[in-house]
Amino acid sequence: MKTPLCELLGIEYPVIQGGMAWVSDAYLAAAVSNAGGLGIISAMSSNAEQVTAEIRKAKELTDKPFGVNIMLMSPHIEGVAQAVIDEKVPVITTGAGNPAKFMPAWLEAGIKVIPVVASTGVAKLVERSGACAVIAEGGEAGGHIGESTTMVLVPQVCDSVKIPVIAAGGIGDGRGLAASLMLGAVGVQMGTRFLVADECTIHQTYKDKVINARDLCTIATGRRLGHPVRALKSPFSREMANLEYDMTVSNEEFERKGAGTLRLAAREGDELRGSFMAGQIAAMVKKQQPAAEIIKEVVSEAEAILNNADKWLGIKSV
Ligand code: TUI
Repeated sequence: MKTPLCELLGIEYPVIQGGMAWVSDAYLAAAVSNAGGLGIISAMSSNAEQVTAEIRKAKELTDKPFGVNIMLMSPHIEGVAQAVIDEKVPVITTGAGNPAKFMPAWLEAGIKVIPVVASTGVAKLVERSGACAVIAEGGEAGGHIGESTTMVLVPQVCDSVKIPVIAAGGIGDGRGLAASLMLGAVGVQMGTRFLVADECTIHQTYKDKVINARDLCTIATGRRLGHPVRALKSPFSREMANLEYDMTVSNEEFERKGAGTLRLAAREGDELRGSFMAGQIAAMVKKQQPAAEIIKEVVSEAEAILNNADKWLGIKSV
């Protein structure tokens, strides 16, 4: 399988690993890049120094291209935006906002910028700012999400911009990759499936929760703050759901209750207080395996589907 995304990024398979705060470190990113996808280091939970160290670690672990995800709400945004330039990172993905302010400096440094968007409006804005592609992420995704589903967002973004579109949110296997290509995307970004990669360094409790998740096991909370977050149902996320419409709790208090809870889940496996962010495909994740195996499985499933797709055209009998 080859798509224009492979050429654009110099990768073998059209699969990007999502940049997940407190999760996507140099080990996971390098494993995905070594397997022919695009690994991504998350800069969300780090300052410039920590991101620089993580980038250098990844450079030691792989000679393939990898990227850094910059969350635009990060308190360390200014320093991190410069660190990726200094370290000559080839690809940046951004999330949770419009990266326009940083685009001139990144483009000047020759960095390929691929913003994550949740609407056609922001997709058009970032295209005008010089993005080389966009990741259209539907609300099936884990973490901070928009309103539209992947099924409706991806074709609408494809119709709104000329740059290549990558699908994200609700994609966990070859069916999702094949469907994304049919919607007009040139590849996919997956986060949740990589949570259980052998090379993912999160707490085993987090991995077990993803593997044991069933179809209705995630919940989005935080709409009252304007940025809903999808996570596995847990004592913490159920409490947040209860507080969502409790107006005796101020927005500031609500926000404070969420602070630090992703770290508690990812690094400490705190079942009571942790926020185990995951997408709706958690129910489809059945086993822990190497990142390379995940990529090979997803790509070969998609190839099998696409190779047999003309059965629906009446050319072959079903
Ligand atoms: O950013 C994500 N997912 C994330 S970030 C994150 S860290 C966090 N931790 C605790 C609480 C909240 C967040 C966990 N998951 N995905 C990319 C994404 N970007 N999804 C949606 C968007 C987005 C939303 C609005 C992109 C652009 C946008 O523009 C709106 C505007 O007005 O600028």
